Amino acid sequence: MSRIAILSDAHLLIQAERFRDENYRSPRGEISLENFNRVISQVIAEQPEAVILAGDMFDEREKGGEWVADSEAAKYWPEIRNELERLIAHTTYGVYALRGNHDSGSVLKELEDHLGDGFHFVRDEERDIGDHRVYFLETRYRQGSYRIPVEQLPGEGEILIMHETLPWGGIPGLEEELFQELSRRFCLLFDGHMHHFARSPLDIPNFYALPALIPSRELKNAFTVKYEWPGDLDNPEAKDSPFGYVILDGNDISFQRYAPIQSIVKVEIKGNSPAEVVTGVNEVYSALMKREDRDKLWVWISARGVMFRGTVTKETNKYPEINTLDDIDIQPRKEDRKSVELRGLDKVITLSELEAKALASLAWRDRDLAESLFDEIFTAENLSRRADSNLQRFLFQKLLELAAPHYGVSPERLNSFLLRVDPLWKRR
Ligand SMILES: [Mn+2]
Repeated sequence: MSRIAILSDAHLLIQAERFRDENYRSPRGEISLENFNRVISQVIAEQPEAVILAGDMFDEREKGGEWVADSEAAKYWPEIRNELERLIAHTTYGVYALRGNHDSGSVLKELEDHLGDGFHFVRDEERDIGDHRVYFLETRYRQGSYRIPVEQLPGEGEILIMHETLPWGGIPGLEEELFQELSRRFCLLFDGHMHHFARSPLDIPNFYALPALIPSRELKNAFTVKYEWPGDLDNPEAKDSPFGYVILDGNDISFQRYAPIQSIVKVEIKGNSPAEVVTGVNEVYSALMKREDRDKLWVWISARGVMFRGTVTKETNKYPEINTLDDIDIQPRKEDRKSVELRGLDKVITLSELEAKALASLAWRDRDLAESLFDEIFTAENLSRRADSNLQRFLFQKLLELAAPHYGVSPERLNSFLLRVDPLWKRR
């Protein structure tokens, strides 16, 4: 039987960030390209006859969901294309690519046009690859629980490649019965998107979840070293790399690990107050600074006991040698959330209902101010927008402008205050 390598979720272009300089690539982007280069060499050494890409190999979005500008992604393409060409040159049947939920169809189409016969962009169709028959199921990914139109899919087949959310650990995804149904129709199922290798997820024996090929900002809880605070900082928990790919060879299906050039460090700070979190961050970072590989770390933090990310980044910024990823997870202590008793409210209410209740509870003098706050600050539009620092700054200023006359603060004093705090905002 033909030997096939299955690769997934490299998220290569998620590293393309908004730098104005035409030639500048971020250090994270460089590391990703280096990892990609090395893992492709490792795959080639396995001598697969064909390579399947099971989605989200390229990615067209930044972490925040913004589109990566073409000019940014363009800086990465020559090397990515080189690696794909190298891969194609070393295989008999070339590369077959499924689109993931982060990939753009036009990017994959373009690759097909440029890379020639060796690159196949496949969606909802079956292909003969060597002596295998492989069906490529176009992703139907949606947030939450969802279904796919199984009635449109083939009634039987050999291998199914897909890119869908597994309903794992209480988090909804594609309905479990649909995975069961597909496992009855196909001999073997491989699913990208989950970033972790698993045999027989959902107790389906002929089902495999694919690992992420290399680290990206889309880490999905993958780490190789973990520091807990409070805890033993001299002996952090170490794990084997969760990154790699799958080799299908006859009846043998194996996970091949790839050891990335950077260590992925998870830092968990369990504090009871912001002051404790500050202490914790500094103690952990002192331990990180003692590591020989301190310039090759990707650190992501979750902190309990603090309300604002800024409290954490203010500390981590003191250690420029340590690469701290920006998706810091903040969990206020449960006790920090003061329970507000809203009498008579036992259901989810609309914004206008909330406004009516709030206004009814205030004296006329405060009612005017509250009304203008609802009109200009707590609007449905503002609440549904991503509050980046620009929006935060705008709303903060607006809030003070509305409140100042109410509390007898003169416009001059307000303006001089705003001018003084303005440079403190982080600009985007
Ligand atoms: Mn995905």
